[in-house]
Amino acid sequence: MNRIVTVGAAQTGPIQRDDTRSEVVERLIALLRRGADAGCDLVVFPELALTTFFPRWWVDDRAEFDHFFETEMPGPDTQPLFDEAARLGVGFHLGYAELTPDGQHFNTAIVVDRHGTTIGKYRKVHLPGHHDHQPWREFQHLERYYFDPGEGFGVFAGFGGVLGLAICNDRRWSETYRVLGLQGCELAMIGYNTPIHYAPDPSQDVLQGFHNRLCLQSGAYQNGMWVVGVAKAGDEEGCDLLGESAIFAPSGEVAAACSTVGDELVVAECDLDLCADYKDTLFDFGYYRRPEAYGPITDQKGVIVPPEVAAALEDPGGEGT
Ligand code: CDT
Repeated sequence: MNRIVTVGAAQTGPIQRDDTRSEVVERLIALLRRGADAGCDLVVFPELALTTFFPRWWVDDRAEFDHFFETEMPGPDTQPLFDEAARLGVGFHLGYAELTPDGQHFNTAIVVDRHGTTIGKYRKVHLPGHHDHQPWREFQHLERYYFDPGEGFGVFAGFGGVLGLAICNDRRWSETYRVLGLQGCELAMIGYNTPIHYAPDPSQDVLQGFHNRLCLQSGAYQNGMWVVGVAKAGDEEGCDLLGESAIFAPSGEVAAACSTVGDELVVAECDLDLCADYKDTLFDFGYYRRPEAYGPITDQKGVIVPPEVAAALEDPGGEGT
């Protein structure tokens, strides 16, 4: 019997700064109910799904923004989501800002089973943007100021398969999927908030949708896993966020895709057994990978052009010119 997990990608439209947690949770519950009606086993919400994307603003005292963080999960405002999930028998994925008892701040995602029990937790590894105030930008991207980095990519047992979590910018790094793939991940959930305007190089603005799909799709194919990418979309406090939430099959094909920038649910029946079509053939890691040739992937961080290559390029009339 095939292992089918019916997954809902529950994109949300924008969340404004003054929207309360209870208002947002009500929206998430409405999407969860739509998921239940559509036969979903699991509904996937975006990154930082409970608040506006607050790293777009600078405050001198970071603690002023601690109200955007959750100190407990579930807490009083989020308990109704857990209760409704358990009542409906539907699991969910949720991204939120986490403040730990010892004062650490993380960009976090959890996966909750159909009984309302948290079965997996992940803290974002790749923190994009900058750590300092850059007033020349239309808006800031201060994840490196507000968050501490997470430590690694784990996988979890749930819904009959191996589940993996990553968050937004993680999806642009092939290492993310491969580390999950090396742990047998069959279904990766990735929430995102992606401003369409990229201040350091605005020529990329028109390519945001293409780059989003390129990364999610190739991550799915090259690791033989389902990938569920879910956005918080639309005009949030004057910042236009990419939508284009979608579910990708282990073949890399699109199984379901959102077409709006509002609260929207799309559903796909994800057959986890399809992963083996890729994991056991072209991407049979145990048979084909050559880790002995991949040293620089873990030994070095930035680019090092080998000195002999650099020298050849500097030598007028030499081999490199
Ligand atoms: N949330 C998040 O990680 N967004 C980033 C924006 C990159 S530009 C600073 C992303 O990769 O989509």
